[in-house]
Formats: sequence, C-alpha cells, structure tokens
Amino acid sequence: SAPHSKARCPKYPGSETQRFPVPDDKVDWNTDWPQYSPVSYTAPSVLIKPVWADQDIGSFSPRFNALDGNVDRRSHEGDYRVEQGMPLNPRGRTGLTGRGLLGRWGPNHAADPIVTRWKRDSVGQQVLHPVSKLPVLQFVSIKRRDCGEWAIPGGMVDPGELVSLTLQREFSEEALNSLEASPQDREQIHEHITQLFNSPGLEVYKGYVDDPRNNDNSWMETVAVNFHDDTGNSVSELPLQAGDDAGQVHWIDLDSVLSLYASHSHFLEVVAKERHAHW
Ligand code: RP5
Ligand code: MG
Ligand code: MG
Repeated sequence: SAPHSKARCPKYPGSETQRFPVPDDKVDWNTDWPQYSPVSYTAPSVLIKPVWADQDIGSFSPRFNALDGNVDRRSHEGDYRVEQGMPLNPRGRTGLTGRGLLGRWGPNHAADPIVTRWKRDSVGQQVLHPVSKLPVLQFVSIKRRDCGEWAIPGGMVDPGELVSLTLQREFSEEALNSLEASPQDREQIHEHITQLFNSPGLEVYKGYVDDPRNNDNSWMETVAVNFHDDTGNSVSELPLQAGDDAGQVHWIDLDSVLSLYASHSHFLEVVAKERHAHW
C-alpha cells in the first residue's frame, strides 16, 4: 500500500509546528536514515491533562500491545514496535514525535458510522449515474469544525465502550445533535435509529487511519461500519442537525471525486463497490 501522506502534512493541525519533511522512500522505519530529526510536539489541550489523555511517558509506563485496564492499547494491525519505551507508528515516520493532538500513546481507537441510502428522484425512483449507469448512494457527512473538511461522523471509543455503542453514539451526537436535544427528543432519536444500528452492518475497514494528527508515537485507528437504509424509511426520515464537533451535516453522493478527511474516501469506495453502486 502507498505510504501514509496526510500523516506527513507539512503543518501540524491546530498549530504553527512544521514537521521534519519525510520523503516517500524514507517513511519505512527499516530504511536507515541517521539525519532524521523529527520535531517534538504535544498540543496544549493534551498537556493540561484532560481525562481522555495519558500522562507523559517517564512518570507513567503504559502496557503496550495489551488491554491496559480499560484502555485498549492493542493495534488492529498486529503488534507494533516499542523502542526506548516509545510506541512506533506502524506505517512509519511522520516527522513529528510526542502526541500532538492525540491523547493516547500508541493507537487511538475510533469508530466510523457510514449511514447510507439510495439517491431517489421526486417520485421515489432510484437515480442512476449518467456515466456509470449504476445507482447512486448517499451517505451522511459532517463538516468537521477543526479543519473544515467533510468527513464521516466518527469519534473516539471511550475506555471500555463497545464499538457498536460508539458508532450509534457518535452518529447521534454529530449528525442528530443528541447532546443538545431535550430528554424526550433524545428518546425519539434513539428509538428511530436503534433498529438500523442494531442490524449487523457491513464492516468495511478496520485498521490504521491516515489522519493528519498522527505522529511517530501516536496514531488513529478505526472500525468503519456501513448501516444501509435500503427502503429509505428509517434514518432517511430523520432531520439532520449538526452537533458537537460537526459544523454542518448533509446527505452527500458517493463518488470517486469526493475529497474527504483522512482516509475516509477509501472507506466509501469499499461501500460503493460492495453495494454495486456508482463510484
Ligand atoms: C479519524 O478521526 C477517524 O476515522 C474518525 O472519523 C475521527 C475520530 O476523531 P474525532 O472525530 O473524535 O476528532 O481518524
Ligand atoms: Mg464526536
Ligand atoms: Mg468526531
């Protein structure tokens, strides 16, 4: 697979910090590179020790490649290397050490709910793409507040939380604004989406995410699951409302021209192919 690229974006997100430039042929840890001198950076939001973040290594030694109490420090990609007490990014160099904006040393686990429906015309007929002649899928997309990019409404798995719950919770928070709903509305949202989210779903990806927040010692991983409202009678009928770290929310057509956050367009490509839809 191609080496990670967003994890090497020159300017680290939310800061003025520039990564040490890493060319494609120097990404692999096994390639000797004595001149490599990555920049160390941990964001102020992490340094103030919020509950979701680890302590600094030295005062604290996490159990890597293991379930460490409630915190899952195992990678979906298999065992990662730990050198001088520091976990190493399984995809290679990024030009930055520390934790940046991420709370956990090593893998930071997220879940991505991909909610889809068929695009329909005014009389309810499925819309075929003019070029591919394949039916067009739409997914619920949010515009991230942090970077302004469109993305799947995913989020972090809380310690001890089941991924199935994270998927439903993050979708409710970011695409349905459940956090600001009245208790009655929240109950309604829950009733409306529980059936779809309790269906098995189609797991389209599990592993490393090429996220711009990644660095040499901490990185994002996810489980991306597609929940498809085939008839258009389930989630399709709910009014979307952006919440939490989402600035906007819309149904967006799946298409290969989409430019999305991190490696999200790769997950959608798998959904389109699996459902024989336009891409
Ligand atoms: C991405 O970051 C994941 O794929 C997921 O969509 C997201 C989780 O982080 P937050 O949305 O909580 O910032 O790597
Ligand atoms: Mg969230
Ligand atoms: Mg999120």
